[in-house]
Amino acid sequence: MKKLNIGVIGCGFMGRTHSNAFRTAPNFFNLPYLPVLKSICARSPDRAQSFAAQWGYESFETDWRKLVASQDIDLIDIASPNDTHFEIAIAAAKAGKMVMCEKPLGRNPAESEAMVKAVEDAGVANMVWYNYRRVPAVTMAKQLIDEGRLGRIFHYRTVFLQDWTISTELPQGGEGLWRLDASVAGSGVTGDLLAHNIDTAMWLNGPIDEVTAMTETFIKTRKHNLTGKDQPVTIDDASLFLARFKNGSLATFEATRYARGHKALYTFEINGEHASIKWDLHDLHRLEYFDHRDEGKLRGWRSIHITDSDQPYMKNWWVPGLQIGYEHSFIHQAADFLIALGEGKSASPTFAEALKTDYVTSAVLESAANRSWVKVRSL
Ligand code: SOE
Repeated sequence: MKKLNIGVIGCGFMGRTHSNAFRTAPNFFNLPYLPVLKSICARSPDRAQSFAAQWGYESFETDWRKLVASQDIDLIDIASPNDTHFEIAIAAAKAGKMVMCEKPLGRNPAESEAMVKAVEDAGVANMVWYNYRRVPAVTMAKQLIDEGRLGRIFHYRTVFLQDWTISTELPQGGEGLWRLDASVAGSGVTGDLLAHNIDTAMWLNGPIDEVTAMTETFIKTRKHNLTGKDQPVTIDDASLFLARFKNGSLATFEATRYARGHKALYTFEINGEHASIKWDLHDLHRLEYFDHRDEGKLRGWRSIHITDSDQPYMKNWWVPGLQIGYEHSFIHQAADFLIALGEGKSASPTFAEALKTDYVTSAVLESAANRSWVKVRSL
């Protein structure tokens, strides 16, 4: 097995999910490359050092530019806050490195377009971590749709609900809370949460043609951790939109961090001519399926436990009936990247595919600002 030397930038929540994915993938999948955790990069030397020790990195670095310039590194994986994605990805591509990037790709389409150009000009493999596609139940939804089981699609309904920013005492900015500062994050729940719903939706149901949206910032001022001062909140706390897909189906999307009682309720439901499917992140190993072609007296929603070896990814795990979890979606994505690389390709979603999601989120924000329908740009 050829070695692939990886430099990961960022040791927060996503640094951990990615590190775990690279470490675990070769134990469960037959891969053409062995991922080597070569170096971890974080601004704080203490954090980088202890992260390196905990996750088995050979070395640590505090300056991402050194990592990008290093002859020892084949692939740069960006798991740092959104305002760093653009500069690092472009420098890495120019240095001839493969690039993986945490979602969303850029803070806005202009950044993302430049990132797409950089990886395409350099001809380097690239991928964005939209991990939920690789939850086996979600991958199976894709298979059922592609097999034509649902028939013509009429409706797509999806939400991503959280409740962690309701307190007025919660500050914005800095470690862990940069998601509340639009200068770092790009936007609020539109880019952070709806981007997931949009990526999955377009993967399952094709391109989105037009949107009309509303957003709200419920708490207008919060103390900023970096300045110590009360500052205006610049993100959208909630974002809801209607969409028309190119295939003619109609959709509703909703994301908020103000849905008391919900921690990460990502759900979607798709209604087709013959059948419908439903999925819920809180019960991620199940796919709900209703098929109108079933015998009438037995017709009903089936709750399919996605743990058998003929269901996506599951032959690589335990024995039928034993389920897997959130972190496995990242392991699957790392494995798919390495398998695609062995075939000389980039795994989906590439930077170019993730740019299409950014075109939708930017249309949503524009529509909310103008209170109008907005056509989504296409590549
Ligand atoms: C925000 O709370 C967050 O961690 C997102 O940033 C992730 O992308 C999402 O998967 C879970 O929620």
